[in-house]
Amino acid sequence: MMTYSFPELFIGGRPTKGETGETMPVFAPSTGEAFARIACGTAGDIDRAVKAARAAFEGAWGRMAPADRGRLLQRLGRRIEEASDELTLIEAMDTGKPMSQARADIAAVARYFEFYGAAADKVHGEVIPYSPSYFVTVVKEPYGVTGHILPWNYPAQMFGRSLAPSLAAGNTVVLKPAEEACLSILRLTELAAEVGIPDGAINVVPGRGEEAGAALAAHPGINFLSFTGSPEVGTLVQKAAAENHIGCVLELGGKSPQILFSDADFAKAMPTIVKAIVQNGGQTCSAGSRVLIESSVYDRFASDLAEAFSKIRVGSHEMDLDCGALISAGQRARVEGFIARAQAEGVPCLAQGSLAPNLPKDGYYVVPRLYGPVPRTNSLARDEVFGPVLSVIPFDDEADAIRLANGTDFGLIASVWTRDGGRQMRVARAMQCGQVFINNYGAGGGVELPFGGVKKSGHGREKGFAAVHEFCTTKTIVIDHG
Ligand code: TXE
Repeated sequence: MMTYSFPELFIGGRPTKGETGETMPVFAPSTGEAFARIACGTAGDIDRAVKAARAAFEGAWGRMAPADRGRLLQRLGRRIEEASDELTLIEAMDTGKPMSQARADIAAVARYFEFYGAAADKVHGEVIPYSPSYFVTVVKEPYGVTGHILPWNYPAQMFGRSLAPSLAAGNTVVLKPAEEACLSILRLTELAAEVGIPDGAINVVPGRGEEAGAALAAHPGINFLSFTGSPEVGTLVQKAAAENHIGCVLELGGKSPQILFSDADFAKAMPTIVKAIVQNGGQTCSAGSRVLIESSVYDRFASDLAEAFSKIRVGSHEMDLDCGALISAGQRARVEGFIARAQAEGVPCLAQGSLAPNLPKDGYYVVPRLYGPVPRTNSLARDEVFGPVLSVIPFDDEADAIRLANGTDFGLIASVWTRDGGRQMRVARAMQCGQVFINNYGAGGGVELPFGGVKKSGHGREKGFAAVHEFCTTKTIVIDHG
């Protein structure tokens, strides 16, 4: 197996030794082997990174015309496309996801830089008609230095989703990626320097969450925070933001429902439902992990779904099957815990996928499972599993479906499958979440579409133009012209 070494941090435009020089191993989920080493940054390293970002904000990046900033971000997007083969392989080895899914992720990160590069010179303010003797204008300004703490499930995509809108708004950034998978991020940071993004605009400090992550969240030099990860750590990040009186955007996962009414187009829904849970092994914040089915068609649909589900195949990233390994031994143990509890509680298992023969014995593989009918109070109906486990739950009528869909602590995305136009809109409006899809799910990821949650799924919006505004502060200027 190929081995990689990124023993350095990326501060002020160049690879830099961490203050302790400590490194950590990175394990390939497909084999369980340590195949790379990354630096383990400290609070002191975070401090240096924040200072470098501040200097770039007050210097080259902050002073650059928005159109020039945008051009550089778009150049990075094109460079990512050119390096797609290399980045795809790194991402697939590092996360265990099938090659074709990793390739789609790299296309998405290129698209983020294309989209936000084009947005950089369109962050317009407004003029407010206030009174005849005043001229009032509202301008959008960057915060300054933004801090980003990212997870391991989509490292490359998150680099684009989180950093590109902030950079487009004119901020400089400090990023603490996840310890489990961040090699693509380190390579993307090198590419950013290569295309001429000024020194210090992007700083990356890999390290442990409780040290480097906590230091970044609490650093007084950070003006806004962006966090994607677990609700528990999201709460800590929001507390740290409150201590420094700054804002934050939090994306904390979900338990997203797909609601199927009896008049749904089952043939169209079926592959979409399966994909929404097997993609990235279910380790997706917006995984469609609950399927709610109208009682009158429950038996028919559940048995069709079981048949489709039993065809899911799990393999190494190189085999490029439906599902890869999970990210770590810890994540596999967490998912297996859900499965063991469901079995002990007698939740019926409707179908299982299968593992390819002769998989490396130390890889982090889990057999996908379909459960139903899952009792509404069962953990599988309420908690985020973050693995290839799908729960099917029957409902009585529209009101019951809405109650059930909104009945978890989360609220990220939802889908409604029905041909009834009135019902499509009524249910969409009743959903407590940030995105609703009618007769589709996820719409291919859509960089243009504002995304984020309510309740325990977090707050603030990423993606779309909304994300650029998320990374700006608003200033009102009032001129008395007499
Ligand atoms: O997340 P953590 P974990 C959910 C999913 C998963 C569970 C646990 O259900 O099973 O969370 O995953 C950094 N201060 N999601 O443990 O710990 C950490 O280093 C500051 C949903 O991996 O939240 C990493 O960079 N930062 C999700 C990032 O936080 C800290 C994606 C996320 O790690 C920190 C991932 C601290 N005290 C997990 N402790 C989604 N929304 O997509 C850790 N970190």
